[in-house]
Amino acid sequence: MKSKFPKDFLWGGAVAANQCEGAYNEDGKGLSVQDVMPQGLRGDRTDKPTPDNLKLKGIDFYHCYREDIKLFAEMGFKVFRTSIAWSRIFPNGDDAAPNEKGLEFYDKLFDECLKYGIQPLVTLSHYEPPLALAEKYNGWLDRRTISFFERFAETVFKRYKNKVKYWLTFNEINAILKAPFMCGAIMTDKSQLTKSQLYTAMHYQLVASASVTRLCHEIIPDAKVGCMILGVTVYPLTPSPDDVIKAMLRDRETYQFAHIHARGEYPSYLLRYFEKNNIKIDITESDREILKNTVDFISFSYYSSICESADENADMTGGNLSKGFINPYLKSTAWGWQIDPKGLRYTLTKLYDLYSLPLFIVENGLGAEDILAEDENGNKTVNDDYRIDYLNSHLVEVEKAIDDGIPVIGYTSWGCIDIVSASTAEMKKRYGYIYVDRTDDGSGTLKRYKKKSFYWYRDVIKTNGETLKR
Ligand code: BGP
Repeated sequence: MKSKFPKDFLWGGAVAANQCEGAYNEDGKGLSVQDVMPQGLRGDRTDKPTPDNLKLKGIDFYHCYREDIKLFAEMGFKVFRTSIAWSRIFPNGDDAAPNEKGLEFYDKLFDECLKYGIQPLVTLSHYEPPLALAEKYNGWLDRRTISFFERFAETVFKRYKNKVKYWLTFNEINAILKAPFMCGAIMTDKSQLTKSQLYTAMHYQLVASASVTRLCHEIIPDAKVGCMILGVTVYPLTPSPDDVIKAMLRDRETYQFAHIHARGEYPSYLLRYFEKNNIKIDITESDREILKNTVDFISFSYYSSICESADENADMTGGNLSKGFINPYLKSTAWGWQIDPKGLRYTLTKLYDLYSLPLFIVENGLGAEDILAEDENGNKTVNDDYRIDYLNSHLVEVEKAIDDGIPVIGYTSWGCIDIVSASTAEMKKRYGYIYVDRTDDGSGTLKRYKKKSFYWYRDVIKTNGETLKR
């Protein structure tokens, strides 16, 4: 069947600096919150980096990026998404001047991408704010962090204006309400935060997101800036109207962030929620003006869907930073995330129906415990048919959305190379087309091995989707 993907579709893969680079204290980099989160969201943060923290070394992308990008080029990537580690550029977050060695690293990284015709897609903040901002200002609870973030953004926009034309502001900006330390560098324990504090921190990030969107348009007129939302796709567990209402209200927790970035103002239902719950956020007239700087596209992560129910006794399961009720029609991953390819088409359709902006899927993938084995020629590989099935089924649904007329500009599958997982800080939860020989006890040669999915994705990109199994 003729592929429906546009000829300029941006096929690629995605990682985040803190989950792959390692070199956590090299070349002047300051500590980020990730350097003191050895268990990810599973356990408490530590006072200082500890040897069990796999992210301190990651997959040593900081030193191996040339080899890795060459592999991405072999797959035919058109785009490669990564983040700039804020504390590599401003070690303490509030430094007056940037760290030149940090800037040099990303210059070389983007040059390596462009050498193969791969467009960098850069996330400014991907769960790795400088730890010093947490210690000195309590992170995004302090309005001054907006100006520190603007300084960081302006510095990298000016430095990479001729190399990077696609930018995302905050990774899964809605996640600050779920993980305030990881996303907002807020030291105060979530249980001690008032809703007014939490939503004020959210507000400051939203203002910062809009402010740097304006900055980017001024400094790099031909660049495109997107917001990035954690796509939580919610279904009612049953057709009971109570479940439908519950799902409708839960959906708003995601869509309110897209609304603010696409429409340039808070949706009335969120303002009403603040009013009804006596939530006071520090919003000024100037903030309202800044929020009007809307994005060029909406990007989001999609892994699974969840169900909402009014029946508290129904069975629960997990998802990307989101809990829901088990959908009896769906299978789950080993980490309990329910696999729902059609939910991706549903999400694309809903987002476009609501906001009429181009859409970019910047995370989608299957975390699994891959086993490295020898193939018939004695080469080491992983027969990850389960990952090929997952990705193929999701891409077929993306194609249906495109065929419905929805402008999907690209797809960067998550963890295009094995990296340290975010929520659980494990290597064993692998997403990549490329296996990295490192295990959860920190041992391994760091050698890279192409999985079966490497060749599958290479052919999908080469044929612009023709080889997808429909
Ligand atoms: C998203 C993050 C990514 C990535 C992904 C997979 O929330 O944006 O950084 O980690 O989740 O989650 P995990 O790594 O926990 O499996």
